[in-house]
Formats: sequence, C-alpha cells, structure tokens
Amino acid sequence: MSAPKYRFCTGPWNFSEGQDPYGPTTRPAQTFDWKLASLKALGFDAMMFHDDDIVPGLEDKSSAQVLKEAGELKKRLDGEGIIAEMVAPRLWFHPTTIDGGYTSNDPAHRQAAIDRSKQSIDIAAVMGTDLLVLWLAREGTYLRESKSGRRSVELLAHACDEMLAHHSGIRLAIEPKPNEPTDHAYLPTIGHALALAQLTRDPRRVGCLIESAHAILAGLDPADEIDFAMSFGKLWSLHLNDQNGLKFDQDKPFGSANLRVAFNQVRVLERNGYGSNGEFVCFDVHPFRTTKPEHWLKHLENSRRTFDRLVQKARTFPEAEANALIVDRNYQDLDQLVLEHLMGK
Ligand code: XLS
Ligand code: MG
Repeated sequence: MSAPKYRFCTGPWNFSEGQDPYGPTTRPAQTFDWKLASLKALGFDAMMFHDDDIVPGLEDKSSAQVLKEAGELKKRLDGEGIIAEMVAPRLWFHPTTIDGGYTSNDPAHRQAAIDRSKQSIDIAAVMGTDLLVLWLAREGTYLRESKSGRRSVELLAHACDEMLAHHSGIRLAIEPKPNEPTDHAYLPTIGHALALAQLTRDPRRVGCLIESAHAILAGLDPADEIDFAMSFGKLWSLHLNDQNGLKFDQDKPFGSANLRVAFNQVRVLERNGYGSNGEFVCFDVHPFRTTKPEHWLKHLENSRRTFDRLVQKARTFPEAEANALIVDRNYQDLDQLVLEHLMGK
C-alpha cells in the first residue's frame, strides 16, 4: 500500500475562547470569518460543522431560510477552496434536549430530535457532504432508573432508521463517548456503535468516528479502537486530540498527554491506509484556557506538527528489528526499541 497523503480538518468550536464550567472566556470572541481565514492559513483542507455553526439560530428560522443560508455558506467555502467535511445536529443545547434527544422520555422531544436531524441531513446535502456525525451527548442516563437501556437502544435504532430513510445517500458516523454530560452513555464505545448499526435498516450506511479522548475516557486505547473500526471498513472520520486519564473531557493537543499512545494511533492509520477513501484527519482540540490571543492557533498548528512528525516516526519504525524481537518474545527490548525510536538520537 502506498503511503497515504493526509487531508486536515477542524471545526469552528475548536477556536474556543477559554470558558469552562468555573469561569468565563479568557479571549475575545472571534468572527466566523476569522476562523475560516485561520483554518486556511493553517493549511487545512476542510471544516466540520454543527448544524447551527452553519446557520446560527436555526431553531427560529423556516427550513427554506435555513437551506438558503447554508447555500450561501457553501458558496463562500467553494470560493475559499474549503470542503465541508460533515454536519452534526447539536442535540444537547436546546430546552427540548434536556433529557436527551432520541432517548428522551418525552415523545415530543424525541420527535424534535429526529426532525432536527433530518434538517441536518438536508443541510449536509446543500453543503456537499454525505456524512452526518452523531455525537450522542445526552443519549444516556443521569439516573439509571429514569430510562430503560433496552428501550433506549431501540429508540436509537429507530432514530437512525428515520435518518437513513430521509435521504438514500446519507451516511451516519456515530461518535461514541462513555460519559459527560451524562453519567453513562448508551453507546460508549466503537463496538457499541457498530453493533447498533446492525439493528438499522441499512447497516452499510452506519459507521463511526473515533475521538482519541473519548476512547481514553472509556479506558480503551484509541489505536485499538481505530484498528477495530477499520477491520469493518467503518472509520469514516477521526477526531485526534489527547486526554490525561479519567478526568473531564480535556481535548488537549494531539500527543500532549501521551506521545506513545499518539504514535500508535498514527501507526495504525498508516497500516490501514486511513484517508484512501477520502476520509479526513480532524483535530478536535481546544486551546488551553491560559492561552493568550496571540497564541490562539498554536494548539492546531502543534497538533498538525506532531501528527506529521509521528507519520515520519511510523514510516521509519525499525519493523525488521521489531519483528525479530517479537519472534523471540523479547517484549522487554521491543518496549525499549519503541522508546528509543520516539526519543530519537
Ligand atoms: C464533544 C464532541 C463534539 C463532536 C461534534 O465531545 O467531540 O465536539 O465532535 O459534535
Ligand atoms: Mg469530537
């Protein structure tokens, strides 16, 4: 397999302003134009979007107006040579999503979530992408007794069916995360996401998106999650970032917490030929709260730089030497070989 050439992507929310649950923003608000210009200046190829990143305030607009505004943004992106990688319905902010979208106990709220998802599919069609990403933020429990896990799985499959039926060309990429904001999410891992795909009317159009930090929060190694998804041909997008153990979702720069875990992600992407069907490498990273405005783009620039360096590390890994150690079951020296390779001369 020839070495893949990667294309890069990030989202408008990744130029965040420093707010956290305990304090306000630490950097002034920036316009969408600034974010788009910054993404271009960084040499990225695509932008990923929530539905309301494309049409702010879409809840209060008619669907004709929403699609008109999406079309205007699509024209601008075309003019800038930037691709819309995906659209994701934001089902965690609006009052109708307090108890979840597709798994809410309120039937009217479940319908609102499905309707909004269908609208996101229409927006995706205007934006020229066939990928709808589902980060199922509140599809879980805050209190175990409040919902039935079995019923929630059925509701999730039903919601996917409605989306698949809405547009014959749309593909759904489920982005699992085990917790936060809920105590427990119903689709916490890639295995869960791909198993759910089998319950839908068209399993071939339901795949997944892996975020490094989400896998780590599930106690899993993201490289193994990537290998698993790619064994099924189901890794349709990727959010690289980093996470220091079982804490709040940190979205650190790629490789920031554990360079070896990052190396292994890049190595399996290389081995599996990620990107050969047009998939993008997206960085779902945030600047540290302490970041000054003049250093605003560093988390993206540095993530890309680390990724590129690790591609070189993967391509120059001493495979023959490693294989000889594997045959000899000398994993002790294999361990050191990896460390020496990463540290360099
Ligand atoms: C949040 C998610 C979010 C998705 C898109 O944790 O990573 O940013 O990627 O909805
Ligand atoms: Mg993500």
